[in-house]
Amino acid sequence: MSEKILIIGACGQIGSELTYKLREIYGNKNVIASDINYNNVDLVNSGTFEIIDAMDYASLKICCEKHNIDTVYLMAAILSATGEKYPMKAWDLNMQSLFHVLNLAKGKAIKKIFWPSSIAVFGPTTPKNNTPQRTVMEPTTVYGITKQVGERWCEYYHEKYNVDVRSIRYPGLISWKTLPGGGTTDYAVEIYHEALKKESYECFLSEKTALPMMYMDDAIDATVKLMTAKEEDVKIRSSYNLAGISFTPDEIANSIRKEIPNFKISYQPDFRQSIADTWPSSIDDTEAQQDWNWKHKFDLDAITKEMLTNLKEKNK
Ligand code: AKB
Repeated sequence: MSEKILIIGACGQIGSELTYKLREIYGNKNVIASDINYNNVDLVNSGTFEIIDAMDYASLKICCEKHNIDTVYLMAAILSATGEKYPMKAWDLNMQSLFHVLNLAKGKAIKKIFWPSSIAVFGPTTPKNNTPQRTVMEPTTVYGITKQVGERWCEYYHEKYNVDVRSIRYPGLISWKTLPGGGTTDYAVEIYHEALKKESYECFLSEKTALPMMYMDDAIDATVKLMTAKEEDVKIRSSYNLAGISFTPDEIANSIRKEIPNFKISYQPDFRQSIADTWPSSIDDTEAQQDWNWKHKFDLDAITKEMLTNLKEKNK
């Protein structure tokens, strides 16, 4: 029998693409999508969909029992920028939802969990370049704190209760199907939309702010690789560093100019600059490469081509 999967937060930027990919792999009927509302009509109409509040343990449990779920992908979260506006809401959602799925696995209601962490676990005292897997972690955002604490709990549940939980520290993710919401790296998606609409973009980060980034296809590929790896090969049960590429707003603008020569960028840094300033510029992901054969495919110019071509087609 094929694995039965529940995706919580399926309408979001990563959740939606993960749902489509997992349905391709495991078959439509084996992948249940869920979210707190019907926000993403295409996704909702693409297969079985359940309304679930990730903070409601009872409805999560009922849904897992009803569909005989083996594996949960918990993609619901409040990201870095929104988290600074609503700190307690971010703490409550990000932590409660994680405890709920960890406890479902501890009680044997499900067998396996994917939970995303982030480069936001790092902070101003972390080495900025080629940030190692194990290093100083003093995050300054609520989102970063929830991810760092969450990582500790994942490892704890694995050690104490043998819960098969797997995680990746995602960098900023670039995709054209669904918009991101409430993150510090969101500019790297918005810029492509605005480039096509107006041939110009006002960036909320400064010209030389380098951040780790990745094309969504690579991120989904990494997620599937980690989740299908043999249990004994998954040696890190907090969360794996994952590197794609790193670039500044200035460099992405230059890449866009290769396709749209008149594209102009201006800079108006806001509160998100002080978040970005505490994050790494680049990541060392040697352990993901060694443990489950990870390697990214898309460089900046390839991402630019994909984004502009697909968005143009979508907007027709
Ligand atoms: C954010 O900017 O908050 C997220 C992240 C890097 O986790 N995209």
